Amino acid sequence: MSLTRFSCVIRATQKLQVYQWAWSCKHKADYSSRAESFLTGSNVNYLEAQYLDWAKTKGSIDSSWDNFYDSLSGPALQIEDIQDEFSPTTVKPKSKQDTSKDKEAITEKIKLHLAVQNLIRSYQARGHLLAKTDPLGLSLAASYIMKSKNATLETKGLECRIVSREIGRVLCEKHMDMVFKLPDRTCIGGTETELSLREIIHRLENVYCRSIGTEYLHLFDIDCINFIRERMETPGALDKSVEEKRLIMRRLTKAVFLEKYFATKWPAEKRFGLEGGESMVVMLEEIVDTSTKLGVESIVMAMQHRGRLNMLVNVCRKQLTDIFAQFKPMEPKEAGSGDIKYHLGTYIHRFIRRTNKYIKVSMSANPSHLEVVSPVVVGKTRAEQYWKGDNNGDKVMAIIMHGDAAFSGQGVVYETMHLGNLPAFTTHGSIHIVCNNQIGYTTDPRFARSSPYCSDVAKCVDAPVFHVNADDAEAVAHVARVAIEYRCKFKKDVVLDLVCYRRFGHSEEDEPMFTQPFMYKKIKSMQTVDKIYGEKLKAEGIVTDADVKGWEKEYMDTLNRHFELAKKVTKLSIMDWIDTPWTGFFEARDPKKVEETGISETSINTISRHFCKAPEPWAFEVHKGVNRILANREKMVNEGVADWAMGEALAFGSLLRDKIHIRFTGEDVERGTMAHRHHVYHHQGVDGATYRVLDVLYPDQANYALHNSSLSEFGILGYEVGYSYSSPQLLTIWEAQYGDFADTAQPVFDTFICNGESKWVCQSGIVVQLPHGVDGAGPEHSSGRVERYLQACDDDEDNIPDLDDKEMALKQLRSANWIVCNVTTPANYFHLIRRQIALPFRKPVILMTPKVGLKHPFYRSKFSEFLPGTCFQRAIPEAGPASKKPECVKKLLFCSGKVAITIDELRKEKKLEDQIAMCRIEQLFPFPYDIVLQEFCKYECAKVYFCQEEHKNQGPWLFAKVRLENLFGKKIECISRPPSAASATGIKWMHAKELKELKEKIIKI
Ligand SMILES: Cc1ncc(C[n+]2csc(CCOP(=O)(O)OP(=O)(O)O)c2C)c(N)n1
Ligand SMILES: [Mg+2]
Repeated sequence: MSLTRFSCVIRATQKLQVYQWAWSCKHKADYSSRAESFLTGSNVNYLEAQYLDWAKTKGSIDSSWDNFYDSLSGPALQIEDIQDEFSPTTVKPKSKQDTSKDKEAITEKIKLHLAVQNLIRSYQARGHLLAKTDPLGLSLAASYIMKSKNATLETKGLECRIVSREIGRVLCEKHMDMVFKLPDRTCIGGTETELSLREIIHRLENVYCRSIGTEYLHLFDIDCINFIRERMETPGALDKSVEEKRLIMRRLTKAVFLEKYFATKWPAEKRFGLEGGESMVVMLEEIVDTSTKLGVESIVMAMQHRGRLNMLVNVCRKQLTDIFAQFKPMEPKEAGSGDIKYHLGTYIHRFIRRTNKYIKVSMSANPSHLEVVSPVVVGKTRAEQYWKGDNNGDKVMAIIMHGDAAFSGQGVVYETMHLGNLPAFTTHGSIHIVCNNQIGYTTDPRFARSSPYCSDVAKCVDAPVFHVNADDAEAVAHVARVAIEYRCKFKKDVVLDLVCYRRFGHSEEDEPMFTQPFMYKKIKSMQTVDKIYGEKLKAEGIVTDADVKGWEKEYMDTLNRHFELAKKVTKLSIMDWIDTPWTGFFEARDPKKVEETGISETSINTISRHFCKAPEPWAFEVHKGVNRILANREKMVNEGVADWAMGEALAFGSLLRDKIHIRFTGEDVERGTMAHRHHVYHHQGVDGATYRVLDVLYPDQANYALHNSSLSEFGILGYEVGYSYSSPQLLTIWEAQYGDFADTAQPVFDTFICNGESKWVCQSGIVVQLPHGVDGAGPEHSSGRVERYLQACDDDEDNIPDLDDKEMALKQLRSANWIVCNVTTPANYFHLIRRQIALPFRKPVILMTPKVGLKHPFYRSKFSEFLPGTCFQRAIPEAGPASKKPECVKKLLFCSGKVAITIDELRKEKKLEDQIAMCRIEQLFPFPYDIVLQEFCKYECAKVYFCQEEHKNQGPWLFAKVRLENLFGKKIECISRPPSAASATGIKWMHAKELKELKEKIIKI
């Protein structure tokens, strides 16, 4: 590369910087970040190459560069022009008569300074590969790369080259004492602007290759990069004051001694001890402390089993007595199944002495299914932010703790983290902490993931990762502080990978030597982290032996005191472990009263008229198809009739009027998968402009948070369940695109929705809508799999409730684990939705919703069915001709859902309306025994069947069969499709054949 050409490029670079500066001033953008991205080594090369092309043939590159390069062809360049921030200080301006030898020397020095620049950048980008983050010293990220190349990590040179190609190639021993000016992109110099190469490497290794491995150059935002760089590289960044060091020591003492105490008192009891990772307490405490300084008022936490008891005690400040009491068998005070001690949640308002501030810290209850709690806790956090009016995440923040194997293995981790930047789901940054003990039960990382780090999912969500050696307590505290500062400044996710080890087996009864003999031989030789840190502080003269012994004794005394107190606890109270209390709600409600669900004529008019009125055409251009839909709606309104969408709008509109916040999400819910809902219109002439119909219904209405979600069931449903826990004054709805796809969120149903109340006494009023129907759409667009939800109902089919009890229906609901419905009228949908809020408690509803029925004339209700005095019908008895002469009825069909349309159409067509009676069971669970029995008794001469469109081994049949037979005391038959492995056929011919056969069975008298 000739000097003149290079100079031109440099000059071009500098000019462009000026242009960029001018541009950024104009556009109020951040200049520093733009300049940095431009001035990378590769850009310089690129510019030079481009300049050569341009010089050779004009027009060979984009003409927009012409002016720019033209402007460079001015007077001959002075040597000063090539001096920039990277030039070695040894470069001195020379006269024009420089010899070619001089030029060569200068070129060589430029080459060196570029190499130094690259070296610095390489350490920033790849230094973590050599970081000594493993306390056992057994693994190094670099070895992962070496192994994949079939090479060994033998020489120091080779090691370094993993980080930087310059070492040993361009830069070698002879350059080590040469002094280089430091580029802007590093802070290792502090106040110094130049350092020797030896010192540069030394400082870079200290920052990037010791106890902390920092991954951050993948971040999109240069400001984020600069922030981390400054916090990590500035000399003395890791230094702690004497006070801080002593605090860390005390925290370590507590963490270590608590585990020891558990182990002594209950050696065989499962608790998934934190031994080997105790500095996690230091990490969490630092985050909590610093967060209060930064304005955080509430931290919503979730974590897996490992070290949970220690976190509860030392971070959440759960009373030790409560924890110790959990170790003995005790009768519970409340009904329900309860849960094991390392699943329970809690909350507390903590006073932080370091900042003189209060903070609410809550730990969410969670199931054994690893990571299922992650989306739940994020949803909870968002809800708490909503209730606090914390639109920026300044006051409420989530911390989620993970195990290394689970974090890299469970897909729901991504399903949670990818929500981070979605406007309707963001919580403005969560802190993720991985308790990376380098093992998952008995499985080594090398068989558990395909990347060097367990945290690599963070890279696809633009989160920095700090890997830290858990045995370096100060490094742990440092990254914790950087992480919380980063989160609070940028409102983005950040990951802390606490690399530790598991001192004992997976649980207290496991023998790790069976499977990890080598690792555990090493572990046996390891000192506990309090000892390591204690020795360090003693050597520094910061603590004395007496200090340490004093703290140990003080904590042991506390432990012993609470141990004695725990002996006096005789009853277990699950209520003591609630993580989100609904203060005052239950006390304020009459437990025997369900509020009115009907609404006044005025409300019906206001909402229905609004719902069919388009915005003014001069202000907002809606799609013609929407106008047609609105015209149809208006026609129905004029006739006093509601379809499904109108029933829904009436329910939502009236709740919003009553100040009930509604959150409704799912894939494509704004329009509705079947284009029936249309709650959001899109301006046909202005990109991105929308009109949200129900947002502007009443001037002082509650917030309607209707949002299309990402294509995730597991993550979103979990999130919404978390949201629903936040308050009883809230209606949370999640709608699957088709009911079939809800099975990808199965763990959320199985571990939260169906038994959350039983395990953790926490209620949720979430409504899960599952559009479905066997319409010939194939095996995966047909079934809501109602049988699965029915099978999970906590009901005894042999236990028929007291049918004379007027409160039977409410008592049934109160004791149910959830409600399963398949409603067939818009009015019933309306009442069911409103009943969610009218009940004096909250229950999840699994609601099978229609596809065909959304627009079918059978699914219509008169406005009179929405008025005060009307209510949800658990079953809809026959009301047609058959009901007038029950003695003539030959067939009584109990059914549920859309098959009612088929039955009704058929009997009309075959003139059998007076011979076939139909009773629609709208609430399958709790089962409406009373109404069903009345219908059974009414049609004495009729043969009784249960009819469903699903295959015989699926649908509600088996659930209904036992209950009907127990109630009637006789066998009943099923009319359905034959048994099948798939939930529907994909072959049109087969579908038609099945339907024909089903119909024949229905009308056969
Ligand atoms: C979804 C799920 N699959 C499997 C298990 C069984 N299991 C419990 S702990 C564990 C290992 C977890 O390893 P890691 O995430 O590294 O946490 P650690 O126990 O090492 O702290 C496994 C497989 C589970 N609880 N949940
Ligand atoms: Mg692990």
